[in-house]
Amino acid sequence: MRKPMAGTGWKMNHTAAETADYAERLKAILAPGIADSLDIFVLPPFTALHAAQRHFAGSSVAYGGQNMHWDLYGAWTGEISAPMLVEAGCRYVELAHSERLAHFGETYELVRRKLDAALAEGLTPILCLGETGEDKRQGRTVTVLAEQLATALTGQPAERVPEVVLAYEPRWAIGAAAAASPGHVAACHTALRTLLTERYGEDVADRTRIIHGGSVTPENGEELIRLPDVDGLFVGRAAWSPEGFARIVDIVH
Ligand code: G2H
Repeated sequence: MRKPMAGTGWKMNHTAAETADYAERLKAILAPGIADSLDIFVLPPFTALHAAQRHFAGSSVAYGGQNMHWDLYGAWTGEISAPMLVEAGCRYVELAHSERLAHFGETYELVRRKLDAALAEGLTPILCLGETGEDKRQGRTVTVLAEQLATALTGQPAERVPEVVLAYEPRWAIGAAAAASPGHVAACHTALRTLLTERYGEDVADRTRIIHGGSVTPENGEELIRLPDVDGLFVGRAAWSPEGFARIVDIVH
């Protein structure tokens, strides 16, 4: 079935030196062979990817970028491409995080192009989906999720869809005081699974992982990971220390 995941996005936190320290402390806590039963990943800033490459090499922890450009190279000042992430040893790339949409003008149409390039270059996209607080108030949550999913996956053949990890992160629950309620999380993850089934069939829906993020902590994570369509936890603040992340890994494991 679906292999569970525990992941953390560091946002604009941790230098290369801090990444090396984080990696060594995390590796010292994690049980050997733990990656047989779950996929563990960290998403450092670009400047720390080489430190991640060096210090996570041969360990249970994979890593990835927090964003990328859709083109492979060219006159795109300040951007990073999929081949650059691959060269730095990345397995994953996060796409469509709420902060990219809110502060950097990203759209799901751009995300579609990035996702296409990521898959073509052998990266596993972590595709963020989520409604705003206003969408939720208007009762548009599932409609918004359906639109985001349809736009981002346009042009992908069904057999490629399970190579994408969906990350349901309600935008109003990111960096907030509390996570979404288990009832809301369960309803939205199940709705996403149903959307996958309608669009790509049961087999694809069964094989595609849907992880959950947005103010997840070791305290609320216990209940969230037990929900039927939640395949993993995707954590920010609560996993910016290796000890915090190890607690999340333990819960998922
Ligand atoms: C959402 C999340 C990381 P936080 O961005 O997936 O961050 O857990 O701090 O809300």
